Order: sequence, then C-alpha cells, then structure tokens
Amino acid sequence: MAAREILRLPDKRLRLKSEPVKRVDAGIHALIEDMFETMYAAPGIGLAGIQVGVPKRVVVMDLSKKDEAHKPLVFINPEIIWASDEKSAHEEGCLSIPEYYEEVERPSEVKVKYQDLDGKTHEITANGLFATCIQHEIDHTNGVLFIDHISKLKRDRVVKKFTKAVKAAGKEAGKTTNKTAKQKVEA
Ligand code: K1U
Ligand code: ZN
Repeated sequence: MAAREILRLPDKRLRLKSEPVKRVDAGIHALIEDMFETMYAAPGIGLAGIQVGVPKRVVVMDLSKKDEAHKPLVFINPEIIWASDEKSAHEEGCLSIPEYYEEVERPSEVKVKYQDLDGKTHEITANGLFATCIQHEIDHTNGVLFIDHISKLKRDRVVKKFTKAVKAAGKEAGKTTNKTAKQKVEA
C-alpha cells in the first residue's frame, strides 16, 4: 500500500473521461487501498482514480468527523440515476486545486447506483455533504472540475494562478539542472 502523487491543475489528464471498471479484481482492490492512503495523507474527504492518474471510474470517500473512527466508502462505476430539482450551495475544495475554495450550487439530493468491492450493485440516496462530495467525485470521473461550476472570471483566475506556479517550478528545476551541467563542464 502506498500514497500516490495527486495530479494538480492544469494537468490535462484531469480532463479525461474515465473508463468503466469491467471486473473488480485484485488490481482494483490495490488501487483502492492506495487511494485511501493518498486521501487520508492529503488529507481529504474524497478522491477519484483520475486524481492519482488512473482513468478508471473508482471513487473513495470518508466523511467521518475528526475524532470519529474512519468510515471508508467505496464507489465503483458510480452514476447519478436521479437528482432533486431543489438545489443547495456548499463550499467545495479539491485536492487537485489545493487551497482554493468556492461555493458551488448542485442538486440537494441525488440517488447513486454503484458497485462495491465484491462487484455487487447498490443504490444509495445522498444529501448534505455526502451529496456534494459524491457529485464532485462523479464529476472527476467525467473530466469535470468544481471550477467548471463557478464564474468564468473566477475560473480563468485560478487556472492562470496554477499554470504560473507550474511554469515557475519548471524554471526552478531548469536552474538546478543547468547549474549541474555547468559544474560538470567545469569539473
Ligand atoms: O475530490 C477531491 O478533490 C477531494 C475533495 C472532496 C470535496 C471536498 C469538499 C466538497 C466537495 C468535495 C477534498 O477532500 S478537499 C479537502 C477537504 O475538503 C477537507 C480536508 C480535510 C478535512 C476536511 C475536509
Ligand atoms: Zn476534486
């Protein structure tokens, strides 16, 4: 079991539509174990396969409170089969867009069909934070980010900020490489 790297905006892989899981086998179980380790380490309350670079329709979640025991939840091939007309707004964050939070309006209640670790199909009704989180995670499986639900002005601003950060990190890495190369020439 190992924590994996979480992809960050503007990584294009976050825009991929994930593939359905055909068979819930040992490989899927191992991926899910790693996803829990990654999510708890971050820390976060949810994670989708694509956030660790695996474009499979797998979601993990844990909505337990700080001093409560862990309540791990697994959703394989989750799909929304009903959504309420009533909407509610909640503040959302994303482990792929760290330290950025915005209010997002979504259906207050959804019914979700999914498979468990044994490949058995279930249906569940979600509301409150559970409804917000499961919709956020199912969006990830479709290449949709929560910033797609906010104004273009705010979205453009956050994409620009994260793109700039990646470029700056690249330049820093380049500086180190160049210095090493120069040192090698001088040696
Ligand atoms: O999918 C993700 O990027 C995870 C994301 C889930 C989420 C949070 C809030 C609303 C909708 C979806 C996160 O976990 S962000 C981090 C977070 O919310 C949190 C972190 C530590 C303690 C409690 C919450
Ligand atoms: Zn997210």
